[in-house]
Amino acid sequence: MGMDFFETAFKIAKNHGFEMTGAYSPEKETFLANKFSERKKKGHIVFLGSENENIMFDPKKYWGKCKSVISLALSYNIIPKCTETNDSGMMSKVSSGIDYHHVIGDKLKAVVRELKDIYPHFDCVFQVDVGPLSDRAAAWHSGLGFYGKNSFVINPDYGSWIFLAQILTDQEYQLESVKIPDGCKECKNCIKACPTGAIKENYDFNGKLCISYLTQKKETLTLSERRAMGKHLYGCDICQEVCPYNKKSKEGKEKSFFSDCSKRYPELKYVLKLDKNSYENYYKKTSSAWRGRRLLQRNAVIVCGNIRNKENLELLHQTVKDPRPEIRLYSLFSLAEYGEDQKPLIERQLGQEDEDFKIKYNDYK
Ligand code: B12
Ligand code: SF4
Ligand code: SF4
Repeated sequence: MGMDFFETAFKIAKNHGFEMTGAYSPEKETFLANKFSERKKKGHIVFLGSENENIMFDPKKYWGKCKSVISLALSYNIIPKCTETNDSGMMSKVSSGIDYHHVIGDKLKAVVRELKDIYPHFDCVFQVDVGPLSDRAAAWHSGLGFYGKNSFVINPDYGSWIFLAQILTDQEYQLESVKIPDGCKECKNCIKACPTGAIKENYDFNGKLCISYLTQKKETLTLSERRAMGKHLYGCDICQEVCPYNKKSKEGKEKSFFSDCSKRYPELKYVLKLDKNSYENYYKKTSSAWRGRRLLQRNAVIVCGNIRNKENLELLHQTVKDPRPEIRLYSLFSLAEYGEDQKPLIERQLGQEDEDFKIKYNDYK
């Protein structure tokens, strides 16, 4: 099979829209694994669920038959520039169009199916985002991009607006993969722009400070975490927006990732009033859906407290009576942001809650 196999695989992947393709033979990783340990020692690592630090940089440990990793990337740079209004919250680009897990998952299945028609005996497993491996490590090793200071894998042509996926195969990759050299040089735009200081010097990154993480975090958020969220309803794109590679990046073609501005920067009242059906019509189809409607609305309540305009105050007076305790709790936190004159109302509402609720309120207010 040899190289024909990989050339065929790249061609099929390109036909399915993956603009970037590459491969590498996984050896035992030490460089990234050491960097990982350093980060972990500082307490800067956050995981979302399926990652496994023991095999994260070691595809062979994950899948014993693995001899090569095919890395693929697809641009989602097909989203119009949106301007915020006084009362809008912000969804990040990744969570705007149709959920990439589905779109890319389907494409990966199709690529594998077509490859199997030609090479019936080859075997593989694949991953996009959800899985034990680091997608970025595989993309970097395969020459799809360099690691930026903002921790993204950045492709010189497409920037960082790219989703990463990989197919682990039992086929030998005989070529030497060529890594893309560091492209950040003296630039520090992302370090300067990150509102929470999550991006550190020397390629360090503290996930616990990252707004994207806070918007996905299920545990109760502290006052400083809530304030750090600003207007972000889900995810954060600031360190990508300021990156020079994204200012000149090529556009993506995948229409499923398109979304209009009313959904990307929605009015807070719209988000807070989403009932199950209207949620399912749109946001349920996006990659924010894995955290569900309640978390999105919790975030909208937090953003109300951060914006503090009059219209939202009326909204909060309603959400403070929501049947879901989490929404009531955050409504009280946000009312407190409006100042002293909300105090009587907060006290009155607290009087109707049970002990556990009151303790939580006092611990986190
Ligand atoms: C956990 C996770 C998060 C966490 C932590 C992210 C982080 N930066 O560590 C949180 C919730 C914060 C997050 C946020 C986002 N995420 Co996320 N996330 C993941 C996930 C599931 C695992 C990543 C992980 O923990 N890796 C472990 C880390 C430590 O390893 P690593 O990322 O390879 O980092 C290595 C480098 O930093 C390197 N390194 C360190 N020093 C040095 C020095 C040099 C010189 C070099 C070369 C390398 C190097 O070593 C590290 C290992 O220690 C991946 C999917 C996956 N399965 O890989 C998506 C993934 C990384 N996320 C992605 C996206 C799109 C996002 C968001 C943009 C979503 C949004 N709009 O809000 C933000 C961006 C935030 C940011 N600045 O990274 C994409 C990134 C695509 C890309 N082009 O890079 C991924 C790959 C999903 C995908 N399949 O497309 N995410
Ligand atoms: S996603 Fe936002 S909060 Fe996270 S590192 Fe980038 S700019 Fe900072
Ligand atoms: S903004 Fe500058 S420093 Fe940050 S990732 Fe982009 S090029 Fe690198």
